[in-house]
Amino acid sequence: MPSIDFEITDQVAIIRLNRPEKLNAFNREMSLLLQEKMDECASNPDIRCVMLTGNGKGFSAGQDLAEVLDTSGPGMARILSEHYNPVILRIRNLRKPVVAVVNGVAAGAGANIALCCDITIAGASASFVQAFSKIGLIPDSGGTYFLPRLIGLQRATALMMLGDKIGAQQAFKMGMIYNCVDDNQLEEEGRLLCQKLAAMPTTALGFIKQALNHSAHATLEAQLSLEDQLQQQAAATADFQEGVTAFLEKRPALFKGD
Ligand code: T3D
Repeated sequence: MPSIDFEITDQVAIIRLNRPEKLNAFNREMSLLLQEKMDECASNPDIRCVMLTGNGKGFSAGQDLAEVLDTSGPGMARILSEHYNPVILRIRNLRKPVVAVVNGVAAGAGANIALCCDITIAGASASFVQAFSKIGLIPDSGGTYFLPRLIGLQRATALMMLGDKIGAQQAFKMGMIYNCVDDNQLEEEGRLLCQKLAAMPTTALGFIKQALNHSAHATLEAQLSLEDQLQQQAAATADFQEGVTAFLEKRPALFKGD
């Protein structure tokens, strides 16, 4: 069985982490395959949104700890630079929305991959654990970057130091995720959200993402300048013409993504 399931439906690429017996813990094969699938999402113009979820009862338990101890494995020195960092950068740099649909526990790098996505929703029984400190590691996969920005420094510090598991409802209340839905509605809600995003002006959504990536480390002047530059490019798209025309004609816009 491949460790990633991949399908394209209604211009949405659905990526399912597929090592359910290990709660979708990441090994080298799964990390490299995820990178490959993200590259396909970037290069295929028929894909206008990506949904990332897990098979089985978990989203992902993070690094497969058996691989870390395996002397024939990749070794600690290569795991971040070759496995996780390229995944995080692919998700953030993709000019299309990526939605994490968290179907169960998301721990360690699994949690931080979910939190670096553009929109994260979770089933009510899902949970998030910054599990690293419990095994003597520090949060990685962008956790120290995204989590304090999402929930503030105090809460991020406490969750990272204590390694407490928090439920999806609590994660929603503290602003860690966009929504928490009934478990039996999660797949459907995830698909509907992705289909909605896939029918939107994809180029503009990519520019929004680019501007938000930049805002994390920019001055106001630099951010205003980037907004100006990206807005001019957005205004030059066919989707902008269609959006304005549809508004004036009082009909739904039919965006083609360019
Ligand atoms: O260079 C580097 O390596 C740095 C990279 C770091 C990235 C990281 O992600 S570090 C953090 C790694 N992850 C963890 O430490 C989490 C370990 N897992 C857990 O704490 C718990 O399993 C969970 C809280 C995630 C879920 O608990 P629970 O009670 O729902 O499930 P369980 O019974 O513990 O696990 C179910 C099975 O999955 C079990 O296998 P078994 O006994 O049924 O054969 C368990 O061993 C396996 N499993 C869970 N997590 C991992 C795992 N196997 C390998 N690696 C795992 N991370």
